[in-house]
Amino acid sequence: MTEELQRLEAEALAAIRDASAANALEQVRVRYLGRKEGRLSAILRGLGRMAPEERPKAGAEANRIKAALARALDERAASLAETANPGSAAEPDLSLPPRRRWQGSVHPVSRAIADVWAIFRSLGFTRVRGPEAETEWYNFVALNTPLDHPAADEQDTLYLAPGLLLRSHTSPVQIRTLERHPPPVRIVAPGMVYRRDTYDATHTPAFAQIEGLVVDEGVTFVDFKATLAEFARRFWGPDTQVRFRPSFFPFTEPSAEVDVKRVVVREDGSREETGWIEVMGAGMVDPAVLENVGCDPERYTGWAFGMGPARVAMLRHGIRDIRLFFENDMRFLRQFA
Ligand code: 2U9
Repeated sequence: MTEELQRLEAEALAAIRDASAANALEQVRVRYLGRKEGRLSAILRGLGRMAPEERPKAGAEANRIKAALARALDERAASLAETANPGSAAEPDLSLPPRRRWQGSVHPVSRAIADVWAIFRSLGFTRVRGPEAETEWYNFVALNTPLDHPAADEQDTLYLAPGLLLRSHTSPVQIRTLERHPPPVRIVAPGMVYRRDTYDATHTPAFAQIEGLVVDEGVTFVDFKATLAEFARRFWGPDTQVRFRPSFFPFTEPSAEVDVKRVVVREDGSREETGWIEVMGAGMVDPAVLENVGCDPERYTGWAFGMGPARVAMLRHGIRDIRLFFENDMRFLRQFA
């Protein structure tokens, strides 16, 4: 028996040495060590039928050969791989710099929200959120916007059911906060809003908004202008000029559109002033809105603003098409890593 095993070993080792490609080597492995047809496996299976006194010796020899063949197969496989692909079996060069791995990054719109929020947080504001499905009361009526106003029209707003809609701004979050918390209130409300817009370079039917609200005793137009000017200088740089242009919103009176003019430093070091760029809408909270949430407008005053973080991100990075933010094209997103 031992002799037969040793012949088998010599034969198998020669076959392994002669195998000139990975598939030939695999055939050798199956021929000798294959679970079903393998010749050594068959011998190991037959041990049970052997005379009991011969069994231990033959068993030990068969197992030794099995291990020796497995080792020889591995070595031959490595040597064939090295010939096919020189260097692959060599020790790795630990001094090589690592390959750069794409790890993902914060989306530019999320980045804009985070940066706006960080500034208001440092000014003492709290961040709040609320539902995206809203009633007409919270989205329009409480905000001094009658339901026959064009904004409330089905042409502009996505209705889920009669009286129920996807919020068209985050203002309902501020209404809900004022209902529950008496002033002083200093909050920012970032979140997604929905409008019935056609998807094009400057519109998407779903977009992020960040709004802010301050209500307290003795809050004045000076607080309003000074706080937003401070925000603008922190966000766009200390040399930023700020302009408040008269405007109209149903929920603020007076209302303003806020423009900034900045000094941009070009890559060659030259400085250039931009034109006036509109960055947000804002105003003093209309007394009718305060009344709607049970705040006495004789005692309390407030101001509010609203801005679009996608617009902010577009201005920041010189992006001309808002749709790029939604398409998850890695060639675009990689640039913000
Ligand atoms: C309450 C009272 C007042 C929020 C405001 C704006 C002006 C505004 C737009 C900017 C571009 C929306 O993102 S945008 O499309 N927003 O111009 N929003 S004042 O005023 C409020 C909100 C809540 C209780």
